[in-house]
Amino acid sequence: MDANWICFHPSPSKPRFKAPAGAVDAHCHVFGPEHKFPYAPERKYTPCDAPFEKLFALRDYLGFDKNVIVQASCHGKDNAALIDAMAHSNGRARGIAVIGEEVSDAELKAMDRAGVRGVRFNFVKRLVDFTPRDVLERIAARIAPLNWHIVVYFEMPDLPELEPFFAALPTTVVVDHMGTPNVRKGVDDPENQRFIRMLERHRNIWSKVTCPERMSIVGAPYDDVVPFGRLLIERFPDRVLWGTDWPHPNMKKEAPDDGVIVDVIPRVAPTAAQQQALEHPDRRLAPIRVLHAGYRRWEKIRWHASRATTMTFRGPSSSTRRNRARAIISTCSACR
Ligand code: 0GY
Repeated sequence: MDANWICFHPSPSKPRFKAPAGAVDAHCHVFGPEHKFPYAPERKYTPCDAPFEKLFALRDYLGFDKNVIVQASCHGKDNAALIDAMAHSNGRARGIAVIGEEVSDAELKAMDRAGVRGVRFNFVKRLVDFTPRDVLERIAARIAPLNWHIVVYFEMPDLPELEPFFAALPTTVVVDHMGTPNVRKGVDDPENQRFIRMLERHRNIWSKVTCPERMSIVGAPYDDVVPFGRLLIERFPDRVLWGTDWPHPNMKKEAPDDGVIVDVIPRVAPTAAQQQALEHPDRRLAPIRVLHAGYRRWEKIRWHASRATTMTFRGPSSSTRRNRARAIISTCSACR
């Protein structure tokens, strides 16, 4: 681990906010453990290990039901730790991978079977080396038929250059961390307003309302970031997602308290309707809906009946699940 690395909070507080049944932490990572899943040679940082056991214990402690685990740059294009975490999740985690165009169709299918539902394109210069756009376009074309989506991570000043590329992507596009606005400039700043206009123009673009700890100038409980999340949830209630960002890589001052981060939810989504609004009929995105049972809906529509027999679920009996899966698969054009 890097000498000045700040590891995750050892004993987060219990949040006051009670997440609805089925709530999903739609942005979190697993790191290592390094002896089993070495970090990538091209990485820009070496974190402390943050294995799936810790992540799933935190999920339960915070009152969430499921996770969407996002491949972080320290593991490069080796998604083994991510896939191992999903395999140990008892069906309660899905993944966003990072891939290169050398990946084979068979590997993509295996990833899909393992629970991968999207790829991440990372444009943050301090985290990754440049990948040519035509490579990303070819990857996008490969994953679109799998009904995956694309998660994009960038810094707000780079949006003007990136927006045409995002708009032309053939899948749903999910922006990490509200586009990382400069909170000091305020929600009305032209930079942030450009981001809002992009979501107005392109209905395939969603935003994660995540990472107050990363953007805040004043620190916990992140009053200065709340208006940014609230604006997005008010304007685009059917295209927002929430996540912890555990284990919070590259924090500069202190390890954030995940309980405090959860308690930001009712401040950015003050009404029950907003908290529940995250259920959306777009079944392609249902897997990563937050704070609602969207994940269950996704399981129903994405699961082949044959697969349902091999997985362990909580909830209805396996025959009920199989019948539901069959019924929904037969009417869902987005399903395979
Ligand atoms: C985050 C934050 C960061 C890192 C990564 O892929 C990554 O390495 O995601 C960061 O340092 O900003 O959680 O997205």
